[in-house]
Amino acid sequence: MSSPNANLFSALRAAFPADLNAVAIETDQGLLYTWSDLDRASAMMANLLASLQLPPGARVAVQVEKSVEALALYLATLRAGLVFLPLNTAYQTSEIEYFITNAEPAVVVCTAKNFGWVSKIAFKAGTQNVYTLDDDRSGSLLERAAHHSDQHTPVQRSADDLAAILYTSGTTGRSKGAMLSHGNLLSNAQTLKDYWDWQAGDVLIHALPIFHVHGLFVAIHGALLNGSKMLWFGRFDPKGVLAKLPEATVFMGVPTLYVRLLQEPGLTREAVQNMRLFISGSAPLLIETFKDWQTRTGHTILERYGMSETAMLTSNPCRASDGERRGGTVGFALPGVTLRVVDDAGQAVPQGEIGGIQVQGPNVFKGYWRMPEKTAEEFSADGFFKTGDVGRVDADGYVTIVGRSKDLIISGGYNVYPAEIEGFLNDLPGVAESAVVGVPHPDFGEVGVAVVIARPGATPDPAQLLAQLKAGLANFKIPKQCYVVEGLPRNTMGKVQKNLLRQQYSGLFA
Ligand code: MLC
Ligand code: AMP
Repeated sequence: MSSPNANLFSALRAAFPADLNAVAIETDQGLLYTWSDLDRASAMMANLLASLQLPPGARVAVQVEKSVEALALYLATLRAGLVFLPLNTAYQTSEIEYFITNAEPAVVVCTAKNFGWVSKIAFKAGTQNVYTLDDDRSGSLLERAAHHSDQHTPVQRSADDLAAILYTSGTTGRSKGAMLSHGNLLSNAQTLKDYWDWQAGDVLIHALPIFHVHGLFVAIHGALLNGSKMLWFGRFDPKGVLAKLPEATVFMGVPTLYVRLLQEPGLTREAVQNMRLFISGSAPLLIETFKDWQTRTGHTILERYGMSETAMLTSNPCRASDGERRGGTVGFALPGVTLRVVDDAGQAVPQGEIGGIQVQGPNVFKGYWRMPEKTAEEFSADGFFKTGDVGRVDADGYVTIVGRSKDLIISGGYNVYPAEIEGFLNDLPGVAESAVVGVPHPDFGEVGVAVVIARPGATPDPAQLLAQLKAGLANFKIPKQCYVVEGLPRNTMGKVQKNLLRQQYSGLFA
């Protein structure tokens, strides 16, 4: 007897409502997509992918603007049993070149605007199939898919087979591709469906990008697995979201989205009276934002914590019977997730004390793409993944993140690795050395500041340095300020003391 198909798409498809002509997605452009539309569009694309006769595990790399067709492409990749590899639209040539060369995708999908340079990189890396897809329902992907049947049976996959690779930057060296299986993603989605108490009639406002865990997995799997309609925003627009709140019940955002919504006078108790749940994650939610939201709306934001390698790990409770939502904490380890806090030697610290957070569970990824040594380093001998986050667990089981052992800046929910920016800066003419640190920012939570030492005799211009960085790196990675200084604070070992720099520049955007 054959085992049941563990293809994630099969589980999502099984949750579609009986009435396939009901609206599944309403976009901010006024377009309506039914469940049948999603099913048929993803079937046609899956048949196109199948016609390429790719080996199992072949990667489909996608750098396109947010659209429902891009979502259909994700579903099609699952259906076809291939591996989805989403890429931030802000990535520039050298970043894309690294991802494509490293992942060796069989298929690359990009915007028509970028086709020239992306296809050049892709063909050089051995990719045979490059399609375009734009957010106005145009592109060669759709033209080619139109020739295929709108019926497709999901390819048989086991829970351990790969469904997606998400690149996450490394503290040293280049980005690592976190390999997530069908089982990783489905188990997490099912846990969240239950823990967040998804209900019949829930409607989700989807205003996040769909190339990272939050928008792609947490939000989309949540809605699909519940057969819930989505109100779809191509990009976050506070006024637009506010206008749609009366039609919605669930909203998910990074803290910046909450900060920006709070700036809208229209955010009132009346505006949110139909809402059931506001969820925040991807970056720390300031306690002020948590409290301001309570005062303005009467709702208590549910904060949760996760990462690309693991999807969601902890969550504040949804149901009152599971406990209260505590601001400043990320709640409890999710059902099925084991979370422990350890010291530098890997020994569990006494309860309530601070240490490195390690996790285990069916959601924890399969390792970094083609980096077995890196993968081994990031797991303990007994199989726990070292998150790189530092925190504690209180007597009631609430987890608080107090910092990170990894040198990472989280800006508006995007991760920026100082080492990457410093590497670019150090290669620029006139720069001897640099340090990039994160400082508090009222809108993005945290932003980067670059501190540079000039080469003898050189007088680099800070604005020029930032402009040069901008030519090579995604825009959100560019430090918001740059200073050329005489010297950097160092400890007795000569190591730059970034904590002192952070202190020195902490008031810059206050
Ligand atoms: C935009 N800019 C940023 C930025 N976003 N700067 C720092 N950090 C950011 N996050 C800058 C641009 O470089 C540009 O500067 C200017 O702001 C305007 O760009 P924009 O694209 O028009 O910005 P905007 O649309 O306002 O975007 C802000 C935002 C966006 C908050 C809506 O950043 C966003 O969608 N963030 C969500 C990220 C997310 O989904 N994270 C989840 C990761 S998953 P200039 O100078 O070039 O004009 C994860 C796991 C988990 O972490 O637990 O969920
Ligand atoms: P990413 O690599 O983009 O998946 O980012 C994951 C990282 O985001 C985690 O390791 C944490 O450092 C951080 N993060 C996610 N959610 C939260 C949260 N609620 N509070 C604090 N940090 C968070």
